[in-house]
Amino acid sequence: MYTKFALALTTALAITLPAAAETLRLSHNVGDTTTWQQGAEKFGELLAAETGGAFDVRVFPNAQLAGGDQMKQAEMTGRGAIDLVLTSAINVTPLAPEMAAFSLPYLYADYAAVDRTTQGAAGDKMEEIMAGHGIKVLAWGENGFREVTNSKRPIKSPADMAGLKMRVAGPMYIDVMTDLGANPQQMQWSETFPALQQGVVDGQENPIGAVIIPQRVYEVQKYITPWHYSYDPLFLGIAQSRWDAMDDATKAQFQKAADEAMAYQIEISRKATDEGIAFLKEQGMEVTELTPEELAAFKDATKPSFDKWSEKVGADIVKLFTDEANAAP
Ligand code: X2X
Repeated sequence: MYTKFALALTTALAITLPAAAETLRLSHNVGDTTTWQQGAEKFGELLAAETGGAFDVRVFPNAQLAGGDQMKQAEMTGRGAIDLVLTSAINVTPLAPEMAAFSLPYLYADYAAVDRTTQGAAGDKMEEIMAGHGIKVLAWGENGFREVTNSKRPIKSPADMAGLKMRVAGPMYIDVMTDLGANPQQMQWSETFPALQQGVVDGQENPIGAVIIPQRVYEVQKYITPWHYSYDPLFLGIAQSRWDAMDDATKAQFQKAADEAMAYQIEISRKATDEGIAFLKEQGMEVTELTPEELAAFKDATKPSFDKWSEKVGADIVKLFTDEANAAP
């Protein structure tokens, strides 16, 4: 009887399971409550729909596939050890310092300026550079404008940053925080919440909609200043070796799924950011809004880092970015 049952089960499985979907592992480096995760899952859904279930995208959060090292994901993707990566530009700067161009302090006035670069010649140039590191950038998404939070005091002027222990994500932010008189420390994102909770660091900076809210940073931070000091884009990339092995029809399916998934991810991140300040106030955070003059003081104070990193990025690339960022809408 058991044999008969098992046989029937095997037959049923053989009929209902789609012909061997190919599994692709997608790595990203924040938690599974974020808009990064939602964008990654959307890509998987759209790709499955486009290809009639030929691909099964499995999403791994918190840089698990890179042993928790968020900066390592891109390099692993570049050599084909990870199939797909969704990460932010600043995480790639050890591999491709040019990617820091996006995040130069106070480069962008608004989202329109951001979109002109990701959709224009600057974005194309970055895609070319990433291809040189073995990653085909399929589409740009959004981490967002990075805003500062801390547990000590309201930040209204650069002087308020003096001596604050700040967790940062990457090398450029070490320099920017140093310009501001803070004590920066590079740390994995996945280790940051407990570090804030235990007072190992006083503050951090991240985008409101994509990270601060979904990762509940407001539970361990009292003060936030939307100072918009640095923009951080996401990109969805695939190992170039995998990409090169695909036929044109499959490439078109991947491209379409990526474009739509990242457009969705940008939309939900911006919406969550727009609604975010009110939510953070409800959660008990004190929000310090800055006047244009107060913002200008932060821009002036971080100019040395802008200049230092412009040199690392290269004058031609910086010009591509500033021309598009400052172009008339
Ligand atoms: O680590 C961070 O701060 C994060 C999540 O924003 C990045 O990946 C840069």
